[in-house]
Amino acid sequence: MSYSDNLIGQVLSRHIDEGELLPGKEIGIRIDQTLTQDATGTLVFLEFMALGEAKVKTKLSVSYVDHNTLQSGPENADDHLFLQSAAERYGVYFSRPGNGICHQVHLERFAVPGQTLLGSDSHTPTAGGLGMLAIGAGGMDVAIAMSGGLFYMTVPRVLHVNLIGELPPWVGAKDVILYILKLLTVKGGLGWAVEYGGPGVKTLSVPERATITNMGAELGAWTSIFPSDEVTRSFLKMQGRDDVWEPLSAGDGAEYDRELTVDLSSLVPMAACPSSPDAVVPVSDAAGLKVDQVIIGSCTNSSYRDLRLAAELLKGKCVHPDVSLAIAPGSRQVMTMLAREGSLADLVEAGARILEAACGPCIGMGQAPPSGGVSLRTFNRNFPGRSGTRDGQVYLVGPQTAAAAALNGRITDPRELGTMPVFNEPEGYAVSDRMILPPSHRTDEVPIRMGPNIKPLPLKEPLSDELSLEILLKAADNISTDDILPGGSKVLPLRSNLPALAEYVFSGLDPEFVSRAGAAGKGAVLGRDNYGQGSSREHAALAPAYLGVNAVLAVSIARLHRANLINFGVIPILISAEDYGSLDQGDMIEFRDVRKAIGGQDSISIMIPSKGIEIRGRLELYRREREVLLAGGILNYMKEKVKER
Ligand code: MIC
Ligand code: SF4
Repeated sequence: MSYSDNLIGQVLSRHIDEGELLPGKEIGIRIDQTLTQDATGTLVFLEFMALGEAKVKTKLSVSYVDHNTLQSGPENADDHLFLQSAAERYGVYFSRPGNGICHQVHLERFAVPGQTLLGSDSHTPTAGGLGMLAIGAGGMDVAIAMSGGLFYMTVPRVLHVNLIGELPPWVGAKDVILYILKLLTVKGGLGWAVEYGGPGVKTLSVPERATITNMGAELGAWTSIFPSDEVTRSFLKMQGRDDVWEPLSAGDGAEYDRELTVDLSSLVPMAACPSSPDAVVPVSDAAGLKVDQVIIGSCTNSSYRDLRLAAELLKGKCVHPDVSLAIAPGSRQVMTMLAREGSLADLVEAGARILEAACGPCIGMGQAPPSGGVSLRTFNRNFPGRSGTRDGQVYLVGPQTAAAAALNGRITDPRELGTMPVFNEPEGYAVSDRMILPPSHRTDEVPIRMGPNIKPLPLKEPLSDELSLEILLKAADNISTDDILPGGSKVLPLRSNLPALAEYVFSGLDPEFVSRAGAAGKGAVLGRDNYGQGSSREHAALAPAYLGVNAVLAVSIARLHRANLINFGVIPILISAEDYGSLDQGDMIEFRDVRKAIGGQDSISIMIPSKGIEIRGRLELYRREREVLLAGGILNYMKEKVKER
């Protein structure tokens, strides 16, 4: 199949520097922009510093503070100061706490059609709504891109989603992506990139497109992208940035690996039920269930349009007595506009609890639901425990469904609310970059402010030739990085302090894991399908590695987590579902001639002496990845490369 005429292929060919644009091949691409956020960013900057560059080499890099904004001790504030000083010193824009969620602000202020963006956050493809090729990656990969290095990826297969028709009243962009998640599931996008096209595209605004590309992350896809058209141009114009606009669309000869037609006019309001983003049903199927909490916000649904719609619905009414409604605007721009026009007053009057423009409850930073409580959220993930309440029942919905439940106290099909309010799009947005600090020109003079919570990065030894590992955990399908290393207000402040952070590995799933790993000294984790789905957090590879996890054996591994494992010297080994069945927690597994196998073989023998069996694990690794594993991780590998130069 030829990629040259499709959108993904066009942008990739403009940026390819190594390899060939053929499905399944590894390529190295140039990165124009990078994005980091505070929860992953402290590590990215430590890694960038370890690479020894004096200044970033991208066209633009932005450091956001949006995740760890709850300051219940000095740790987060210290991290913010570290990030601010590092940004100033290394030539990076710094979006201050309170300025908004990285993806929303990036869409508004920095995204450029046709360029590449690499972000240390899995929802970086949000910028695909504006025609940008935006990819989430582990922090180390972002640090390398900041220092001018290439980003290595597998050429994805391309799914073309042909949008036809127009959304009916009460149905929104969230319902489109939930519908696609229902069809394709959370593993459906593994190895794929999603390209939207068709006559329905022009009916969707840029923030709506961004809601759809945002949740492409939940499909497990590399990225999702929309064309750049007149709608894109007018969005950029309203942001005072139409000078960066360029048209971008698939050519007539575009070919795809798979086609999916979605008739927008046939869609209905949807909800993802507890506890997976693909457990999707029409809202009408869940209607009537009593609701304890509603939250509107997150990088998926916190644009001006989303919140204005909620305000229109709540205006002059009051939140149901049994419901707590919280609203977190996506950006200061959104909050300012709502405030100026009076919508914010409507929301406050209706009883909404207004939170700062940040990720907040989406990553468990406050607003945990009550025990066993039902929470309707306009977010993108409802993995078990992510809300902060292990038995919380989180449903993912669009803002109209959320507002309907806030008023009725029960899950309600918003179409029952009568005529959908009509409001005009603004003539322009409240543009101000006052809270974005440009990089300094006197870079050498800027001192880096390192708080006591920031601990140095550990280096691993090169890979040993014989490994004897205890299976420390046998896990089920779809283990998320939230399962491996939870978020939340207690754990997130420790992101820069690996020894303290490692105490929480698998804490929600198996509180004994850390002590078991400590007793064993080293070990392996066994997963089934789609192991490590979800976030880009490299801490979910680094912290287990710190506890002695040397290998992950699984039937399939999510691509972001797989890359992070390799970067931190943990071997990803693929096994069959049958072999998964024959292995148990507590088994000792032995590997011989490990370096030879990793160096060039496509499989490795795994012996289980206690059961008298031997199985074979697949090593699906590119040459560069093999070298990284042999070196004991990417930092060692990069250091060796520098010495060779
Ligand atoms: C998330 O939504 O899980 C996060 C928090 O934004 C993560 C990043 C992180 O763990 O810091 C992500 O999506 O990559
Ligand atoms: Fe923040 Fe939630 Fe978006 Fe992650 S998914 S970037 S935590 S708002």
